[in-house]
Amino acid sequence: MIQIYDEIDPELLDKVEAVVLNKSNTAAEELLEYAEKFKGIETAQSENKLAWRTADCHERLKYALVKGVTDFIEEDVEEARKNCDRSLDVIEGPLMDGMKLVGDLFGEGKMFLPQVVKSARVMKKAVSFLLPYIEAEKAGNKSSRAGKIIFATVKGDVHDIGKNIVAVVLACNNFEVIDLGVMVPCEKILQAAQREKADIIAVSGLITPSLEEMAHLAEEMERAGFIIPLLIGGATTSKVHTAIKIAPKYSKGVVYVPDASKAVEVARKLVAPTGKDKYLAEINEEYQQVRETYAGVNRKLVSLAEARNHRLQINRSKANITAPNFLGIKKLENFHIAELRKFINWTFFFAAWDMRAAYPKIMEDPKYGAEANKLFADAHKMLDTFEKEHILTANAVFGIFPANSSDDDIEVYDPLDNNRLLTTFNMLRQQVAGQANEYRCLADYLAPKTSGVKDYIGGFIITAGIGAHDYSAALKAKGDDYSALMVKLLADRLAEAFAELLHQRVRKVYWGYAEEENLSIEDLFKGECTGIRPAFGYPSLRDHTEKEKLFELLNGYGIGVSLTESFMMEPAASVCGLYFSAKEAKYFNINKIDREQFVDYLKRNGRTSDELTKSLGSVLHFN
Ligand code: B12
Repeated sequence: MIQIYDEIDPELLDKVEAVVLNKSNTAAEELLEYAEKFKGIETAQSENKLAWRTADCHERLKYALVKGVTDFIEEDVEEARKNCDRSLDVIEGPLMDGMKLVGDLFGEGKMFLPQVVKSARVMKKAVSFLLPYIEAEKAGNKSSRAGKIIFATVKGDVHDIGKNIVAVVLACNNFEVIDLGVMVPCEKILQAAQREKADIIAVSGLITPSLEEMAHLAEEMERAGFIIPLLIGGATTSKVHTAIKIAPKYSKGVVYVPDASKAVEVARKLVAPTGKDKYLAEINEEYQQVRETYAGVNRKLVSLAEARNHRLQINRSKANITAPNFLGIKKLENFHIAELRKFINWTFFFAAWDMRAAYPKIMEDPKYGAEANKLFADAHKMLDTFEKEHILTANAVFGIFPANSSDDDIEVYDPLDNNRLLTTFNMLRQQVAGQANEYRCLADYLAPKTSGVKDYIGGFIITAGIGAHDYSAALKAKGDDYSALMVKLLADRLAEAFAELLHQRVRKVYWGYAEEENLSIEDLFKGECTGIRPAFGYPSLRDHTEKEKLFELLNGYGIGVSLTESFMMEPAASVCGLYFSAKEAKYFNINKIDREQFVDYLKRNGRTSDELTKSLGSVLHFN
């Protein structure tokens, strides 16, 4: 078995330090002498680094896959191909052995997502080298893939990072993944599954409206008489939602999977010639338990009237309200990536790569450290490329307006004519009975219209994703899934960084209600600033459809961002929300609302019950 190591000799470091700090003249000579010796060591190490090249071809291929090294892959595959009867044997032999090892190490937590995605890059390069030969030898070449999976992000949802990660990991484990992309209508998914004689349909989604789409897909699969299982995953999905809202709609198997590492195991069970039915029966049993437990939980909701009688009372008098330095709308276009970099929350970056440890500690972490440092270095290289080659465009538009609450609504007025109503945001109020006997609604953070006190609200739409999709797609087309994912995950981080930076500027400059604020980046990430910026769709501002009002208010379409039919923003690396300046303003969670509030909201909002049911989904606590 080959062993490679790349530590730097501590003794050498001491000598370097001595020279640098001019501690002693002799050190210089010793250093030169040592450098000579080190050159010997270094060449030995680099020779060591290439020691694996002395192993037989099979071992070399396995090593390249586990270590994610593409340098010699074609010459090694060619050598293997010459030793095999069929080119396909190279895939089914050494390459699949290597990928199985990767899959096992990943499953055991001994390899992390970035490494797996780098292994996939090696695999793709090897397979694309062999393909012409396999095509030529096609006659009677039945490939023994583990199974065929139709993968898609559902209609109205542009989020594909999660899907792409799982697709790479499944492909690494010998599944043929047919990726239909994002915003894929149900019919198209079903047609592809029939056309391709797929073994599994897998769907992903990031926001609530996508959950309704998944339930609709399950219903259509039942109606069309499908018998293949449906895999569910994505940031907004859950076992409870799948068990209660999706699985009852399709009798041939619906399985929720939390993350990529579990997807392989589940997919293997769903294509296993024996054991599939037993596995699905176990899942059905488990979901039945979930449904009974959920039905048994007595969630006490207070009436809407009682909730409103126990609203948050704050003193929004003139004295407590800072009149903004700027009123109206302002665009920030082509914002410097160099500026945004400083506001990147690297803990979220590593979490997206399934490396869940806080930054900067993760860099020294015994488990993640080595890989985290490589990933961090690769990320900064990519950010340098973004800057030098202007790959991404980051735009934002924000506005600050006179506003007042009117019960649970927020009225926004024209800065030039405060009596002219520009729009009304409809807000929801907490109803789940709680210790505090206080039921918050974002409207509580503004002076009520009836008080005659002028108050203010802000809004923002931000993207750092213009250019990300095309650049990422080009890297993916070259088989470089690792860099393709890196582009998208960094674009997401830059969008959040832009939101953090702009909020700070609004607090300190444009609105100026926190001119003296002097918070570190870490404090900002902990949300230690005065005021909040709730995003539409997040727990205190559940209704995604309200984004449309913000887009009209700020002319959000003017910065290159659009809304899908599920009120998701394109490009995916985009965020939008509202600014509240009250010092009492805190984020809160609207878990459940009853029919009375839903009907009240319908009347205030004017959208159809179907539209709002799709947007509010699991918040609605009634049948
Ligand atoms: C990072 C993040 C973002 C990023 C990036 C989103 C993205 N591309 O992933 C940015 C900042 C862009 C973002 C934006 C928004 N977000 Co956001 N976001 C998150 C966050 C914090 C993490 C999601 C994440 O990890 N993404 C990284 C990828 C790798 O993980 P993943 O998608 O979950 O995929 C993994 C697994 O789920 C699984 N998987 C995924 N798909 C599938 C499919 C199958 C078949 C299988 C088997 C497995 C599987 O494998 C993947 C790898 O392990 C979540 C909260 C959370 N903890 O989940 C909120 C969250 C998803 N966001 C939310 C919202 C509301 C938004 C916005 C609408 C906010 C706004 N108004 O601006 C926007 C929408 C953007 C748009 N384009 O419209 C809400 C959704 C609530 C809801 N139910 O609707 C969440 C849940 C936060 C919350 N607490 O409310 N968001």
